Amino acid sequence: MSDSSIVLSLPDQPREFGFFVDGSWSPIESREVFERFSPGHGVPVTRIPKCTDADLDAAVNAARKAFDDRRWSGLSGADRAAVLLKAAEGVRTRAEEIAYWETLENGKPISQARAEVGGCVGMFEYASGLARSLHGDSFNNLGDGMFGVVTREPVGVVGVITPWNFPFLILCERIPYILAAGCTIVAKPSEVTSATTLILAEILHDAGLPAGVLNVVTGSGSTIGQGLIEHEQVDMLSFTGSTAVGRRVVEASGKSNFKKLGLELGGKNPQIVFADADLEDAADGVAFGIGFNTGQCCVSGSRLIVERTVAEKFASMVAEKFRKVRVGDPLDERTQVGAITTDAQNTTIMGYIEKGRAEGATLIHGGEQLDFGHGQYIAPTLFGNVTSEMTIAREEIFGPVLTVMPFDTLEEAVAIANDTEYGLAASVWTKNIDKALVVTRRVQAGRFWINTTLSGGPELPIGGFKQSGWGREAGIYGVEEYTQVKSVHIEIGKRTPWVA
Ligand code: TXE
Repeated sequence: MSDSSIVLSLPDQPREFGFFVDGSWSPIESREVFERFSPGHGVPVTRIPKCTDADLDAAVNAARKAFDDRRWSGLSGADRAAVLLKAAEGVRTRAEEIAYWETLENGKPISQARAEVGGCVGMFEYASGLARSLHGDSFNNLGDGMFGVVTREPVGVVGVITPWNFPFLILCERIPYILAAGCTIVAKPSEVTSATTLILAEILHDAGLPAGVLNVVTGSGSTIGQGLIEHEQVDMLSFTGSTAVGRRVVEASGKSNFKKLGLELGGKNPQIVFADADLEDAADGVAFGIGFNTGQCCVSGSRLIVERTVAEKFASMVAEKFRKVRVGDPLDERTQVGAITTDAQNTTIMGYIEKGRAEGATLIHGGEQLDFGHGQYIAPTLFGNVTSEMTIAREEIFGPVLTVMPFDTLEEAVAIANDTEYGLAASVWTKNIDKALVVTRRVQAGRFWINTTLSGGPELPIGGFKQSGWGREAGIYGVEEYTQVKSVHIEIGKRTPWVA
């Protein structure tokens, strides 16, 4: 990109948002607020209301009523698709605004935020087609006296709890599909990145979504989040976040109404590089896989597992990419790696770097905070001499920290890759098709990349094996998650009497 790239300016004052229940905005005035400071600049950018338990109840009741009176589920798929297509257009029209607030609250580079919002347009367009094509099944093989039909029905009121790392993208990997299925929604974004969820509520309202079908409440996880997961009137809960809170969600479901759950939790994702790979391409992909979104990404490739014969050379190639990558002001269009989103996450990442050193790993690159005179930044970091027992090899760091472990055989590479409680994603780099396919089959992960990493789109499902979660989002699988099937037995002619 040229030096004439634009650095956008900060807002003069924080933007205030209300929250959205039953088709109306509730102003911030009478409520306590969260003031969000931009992690890239340290200045206040948004003010978001702290909803109360009564607000949450009102939102769930609105979603309940909207579901039960069939104002959305009773529409034809074509009518639901029309709203979703209008929403796609609304996201396209307001893309720059969404990207700007996403960058300010999250700290991600503006160019990346724009690309993510562009991808979200596709989510709405694709889900609109699914609203029309969703269907059940029929059984014409039950004998002359019986016909069987399986219908798909929306699950009901869905709670959607999202994290701060991809506030808009993660939301749009869920909302269009949930709406396509005919469900109604209460969304609770992360308390540090609520703005773009509220903008989406406005877009859907303008697109003609009936009142009560999407409600957004803002507040902390321990109050509003906990209230939502325990709520008796919520039929399903889609949670994306930490494994620790994921456990609470499972407990809350069991203690309340056994609501159905979709969980997308942590990852400790392997990048397996064979000596026969295009090493230049692989080094770039591996650097991207951990540098993208400052590694605050559930599918980050955080464990580099590389064939021993090229391990040293490959590690220096990755370090060279880290040296060149542009870290800095998220509002600068040239920036590739932005700020760390929260103070707590910054402390966590620096703690892991310290632990890596203390446990005997060798720091090859990075390891320090970068000082730009504003905000919080961490240099992309590479550790060598890592063993599988080290904390940095086992726990999700959720930062730009990559560990290198060598392997000698394919079996060993697979064993190291699977030596984790997680199973969210994995990548393999090789020019040998047999190796690529054997590794793809044996490594336990819900998303797999061959000679690429972190690609995605509305068609392919997202979700994890093992402790990375339950269920799938996106694609036809994503819509089906938000339905339940009913089997219908239809007698043809006369039943054989029970009592003669
Ligand atoms: O996540 P939380 P945090 C991981 C990552 C990170 C760690 C902590 O390792 O370092 O989690 O991040 C809501 N009931 N991931 O603390 O707390 C909360 O308000 C209901 C991985 O931010 O799990 C927010 O909306 N909801 C992950 C959402 O849960 C609750 C993405 C996520 O917050 C709640 C983010 C409760 N008791 C973090 N407590 C990924 N896999 O993408 C919190 N929340």
